[in-house]
Amino acid sequence: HITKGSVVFDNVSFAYPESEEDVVKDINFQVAPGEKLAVIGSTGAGKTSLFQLIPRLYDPTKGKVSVDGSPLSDYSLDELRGSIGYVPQSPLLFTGSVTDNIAWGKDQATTEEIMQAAKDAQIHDTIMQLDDQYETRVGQKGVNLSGGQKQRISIARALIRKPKILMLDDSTSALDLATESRLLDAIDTYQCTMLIITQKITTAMRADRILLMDEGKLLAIGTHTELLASSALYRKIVES
Ligand code: M5T
Ligand code: MG
Repeated sequence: HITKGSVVFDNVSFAYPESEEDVVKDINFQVAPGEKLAVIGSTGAGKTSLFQLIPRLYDPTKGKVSVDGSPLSDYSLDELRGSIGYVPQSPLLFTGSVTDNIAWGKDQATTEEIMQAAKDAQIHDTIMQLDDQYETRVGQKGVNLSGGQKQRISIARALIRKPKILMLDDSTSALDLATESRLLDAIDTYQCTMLIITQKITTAMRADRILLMDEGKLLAIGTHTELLASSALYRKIVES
């Protein structure tokens, strides 16, 4: 079982099934239980592709990803999806109530659990302003929510499972700084490992370490101070 939330990439390369070209190239790094790692890099650098290998949306074409010391293939998909909260870059809501969308995959979630997850995801106040509040229908045949609101419902959906590993793919891009800060403070109380893709250096700096990707490669990994000293590309990003 996944109880600690460590992640190890061992010489991992990946190409999409229909393609010859590696979009993740020979990547090695380790994330300790409870550590927060930010992933940054320009568009197309391979950040989303790297993330997708952890909940096994795809398997590497080379190398090995391990969680808590065991290769991912040792775990059932149910176990992986239950312990890893993966919030995709473009989250999907299905047609149903807000409650259904947050509790999805966690049968028997209580009202309290649903509301706590929504509060932590900083979406509770917005939900309370909808016509039918938590019973409002959303998704394709429901009210239209903004991209940022969908992202936060999707974060609540991940948080309600109390994941050991939380993965946010640019999920805070639509939030103002104060709201994002409250969200990250709330996530701190979950004591999970967090991997967060972000374009914002201020968000990256809240993590313990930062992984910089470029053209599928890991260019640098370390603290903000370490990367300032070691990486010209990182300095360029900070200055821009
Ligand atoms: C890296 C290609 C993409 C790019 C490379 C998700 C996805 C990506 N790609 C596919 O062929 N199929 C896919 O389903 O892979 O793309 P990425 O991993 O999406 O990069 P990113 O997340 O760093 O970029 P962005 O824009 O989200 O910051 O060649 O075409
Ligand atoms: Mg992406």
